[in-house]
Amino acid sequence: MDSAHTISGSAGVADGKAWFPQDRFGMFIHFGLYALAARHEWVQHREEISPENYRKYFENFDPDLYDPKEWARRAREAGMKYVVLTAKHHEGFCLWDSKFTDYKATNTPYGKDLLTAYVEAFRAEGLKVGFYYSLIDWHHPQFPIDGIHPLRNHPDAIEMNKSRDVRHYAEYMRNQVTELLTGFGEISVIWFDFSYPNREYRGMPGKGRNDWESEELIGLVRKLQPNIIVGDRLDLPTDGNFPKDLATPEQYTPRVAPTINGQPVRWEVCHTLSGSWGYHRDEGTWKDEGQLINILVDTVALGGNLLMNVGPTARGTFDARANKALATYGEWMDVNSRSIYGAGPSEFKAPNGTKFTQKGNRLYLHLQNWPFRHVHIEGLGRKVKYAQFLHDASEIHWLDPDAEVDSNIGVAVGDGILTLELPVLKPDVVSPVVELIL
Ligand code: H79
Repeated sequence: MDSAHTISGSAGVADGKAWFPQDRFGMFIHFGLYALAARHEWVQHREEISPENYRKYFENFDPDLYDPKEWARRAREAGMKYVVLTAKHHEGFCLWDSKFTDYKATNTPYGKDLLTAYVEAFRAEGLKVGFYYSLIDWHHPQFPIDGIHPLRNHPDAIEMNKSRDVRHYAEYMRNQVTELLTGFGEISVIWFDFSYPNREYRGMPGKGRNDWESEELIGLVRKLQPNIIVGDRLDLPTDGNFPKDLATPEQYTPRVAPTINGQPVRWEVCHTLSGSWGYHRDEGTWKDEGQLINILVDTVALGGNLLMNVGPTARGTFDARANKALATYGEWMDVNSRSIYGAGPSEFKAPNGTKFTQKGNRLYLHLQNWPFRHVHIEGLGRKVKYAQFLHDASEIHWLDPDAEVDSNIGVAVGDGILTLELPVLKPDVVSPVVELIL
């Protein structure tokens, strides 16, 4: 079941990445200056805000309520097992005391590094710790202006680029990644974001592996943290020299499990609670509890992980809507996590409105649409030894698979079909799970 065993890059080595498909569920955190603007982390790009005008967020950055112990507790209570925080997002602002820039939290009114407390707090709650590091940098003076840069429409953009040399920027990234991977203990994931080599704009090329010097960068990462899982957005060739560690579909769940050169690959979908990654005060597109649970179940049923994002407020807190969503996960995971941790796809075909996850001889039927009384499952007749709801371990009966018609109920059953008898009343669980023991 467990696709990680066949994943390129992990075969043959003592697998320091085996935790990943076990854990299945992580927290993404987008925190930076854009939390103050509170209208999407791409605000600087979208509104073409000049560096001078964006500076007000730097000058007012003071998350006085920042308490990563609280973040970590909420993540653990939601059932999350690992975490990835934006050490630097596209805006270029750094949450740690980097030697290589002044554009960092220690030079704001807040005046402190955020990452040391972050790694300690999450580790104390038993979570593995990762960093997101943006390849894109809208602040660095050597980052050439391109089609996704806030200054892309500046009349002097081409002229300004004459004094920008991306090789200096690539070196800056190596310096910063070295800080991140040597100064904070064991780091389990590094999430680079992102490449766009073909996105030319007004004569300004996009950026990819030649700009980031991706081969050198990943070599450095592997040397500093041999067990780290590296996100796949470095635009590296997908040949044997650079086995893909982690495919990263964003804001959608794939229809089928991703592959690379026909081989299964470790993968993780990332999603937002609200549509935006950074804190967005006025957004109306918060996912409801059914969507939140379905996203997790759909992902694990396909063999992937879910990295669900929270965008903390500029005070450094999770807002009430985020906490409510995390509590939805927590309540569900408290009783259903057995169908998630270490589980993966099933060989059996799930009926309409349901999904299967499986771990060994335990098959989990996720009832995403509550049916009326019966659910018919092909290929499982006579194969199940016992069935129960996962949330309360109450027995579930099934109809005699040998009867053509159940005389009491009048439901047609047939060879090879398992027909479960469910209560009319849906249990008070967002997406109830039946555990079938084979
Ligand atoms: O960090 C989060 C996002 O900010 C970042 N990745 C996640 C994890 C991300 N956002 N968008 N993308 C990655 C790809 C987006 C491309 C687009 Fe655009 C940005 C489409 C529309 C805006 C660039 C500018 C391409 C077209 C216009």
